[in-house]
Amino acid sequence: MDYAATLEDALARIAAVQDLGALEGLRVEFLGKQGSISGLLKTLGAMSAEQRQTTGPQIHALREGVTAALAERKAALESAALEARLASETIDLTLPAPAAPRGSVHPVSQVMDELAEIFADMGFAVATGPEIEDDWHNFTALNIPESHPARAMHDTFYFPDKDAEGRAMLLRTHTSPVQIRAMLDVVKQDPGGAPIRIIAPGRVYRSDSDATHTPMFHQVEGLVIDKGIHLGHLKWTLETFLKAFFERDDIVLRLRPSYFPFTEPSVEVDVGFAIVNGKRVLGGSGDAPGHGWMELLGSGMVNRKVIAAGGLDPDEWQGFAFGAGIDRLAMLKYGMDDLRAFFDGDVRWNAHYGFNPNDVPTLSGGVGTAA
Ligand code: 2U9
Repeated sequence: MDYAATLEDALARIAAVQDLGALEGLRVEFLGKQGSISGLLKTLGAMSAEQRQTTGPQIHALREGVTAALAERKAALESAALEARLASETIDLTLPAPAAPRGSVHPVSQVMDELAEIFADMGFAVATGPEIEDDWHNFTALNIPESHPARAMHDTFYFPDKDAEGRAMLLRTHTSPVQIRAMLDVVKQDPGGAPIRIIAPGRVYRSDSDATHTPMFHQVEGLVIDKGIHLGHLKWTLETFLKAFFERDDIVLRLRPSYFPFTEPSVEVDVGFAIVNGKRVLGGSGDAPGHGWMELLGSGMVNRKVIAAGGLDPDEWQGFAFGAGIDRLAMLKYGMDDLRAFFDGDVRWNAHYGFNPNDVPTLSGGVGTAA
């Protein structure tokens, strides 16, 4: 048998192949289990020692020559395929940009970014958590037991099934469960507890719908846990926040005693406003002639039972918490008067009230530079 001619013929066929599929076909034809060269290798066993000594190297040379040619052709075809793909998938970067920015940042997102910026400056981190909650994290841990009227007052959306632990599942009615989870996480990391400073902004749900209520709305809550925390810290924090948010130094607060199950004592926070050109403008004492008070926030010292539910010792750790409606804060700051339009998705409303995505809120630039 003329092995040199066989090799030459195989190399010519390999060189002529134009696609990877056909090349694989040739590999099987030559080197596969039933392949022609594999067949030749099998004949070595039946040869005499002398015959094998002369024929063996020739068959091995044939196999190596074909193997090398297959590999080389494969690499060449693959690189040609890559080149072709790169050529067909180029993007023309010289295409003109749209005449005007197409999207805008929703006022709710804008206010959330402003809150994060303002509170970050006071050492608060942003915490988030699930919108589908269980009744322990949403109610029980917050000192709202099963029979508590507040459960009914929250107009809760319940799911039909319970979770694996037998707890009722619901859409969170406030972002408070985020803070419960934050306390439990801190205790998991450090059983003795550690200071916490977080804000929890996000969507909450209540079965309520009219001109001033939507079934989904946005809340921001804040939580500070440390040693020796008192109402003075709460008042300073809220005052500093409101001055930065409304970008006025003359914001005046009035704390009124109130009741929430999760805080004791509880205080509602009013902000003084004046009537300017028939509109309420925040600033100055609400007791001055022509002025008034507007309720803006709920807050208080975290109830001992809630600190304990979070796994911390209430004799050692104290804290304050507050909550506010983000949609309402946005309306007050940016002058929208209908809450329902927030969630209609009307592009004209979004374009009018939305913010330029390039205008990221910063303290140095004024947190809420209008669009
Ligand atoms: C933990 C402990 C305490 C959060 C608080 C309020 C008072 C409050 C309302 C404002 C307007 C809800 O959007 S709103 O209807 N919120 O008045 N929220 S104190 O207290 C907490 C939260 C979590 C662990």
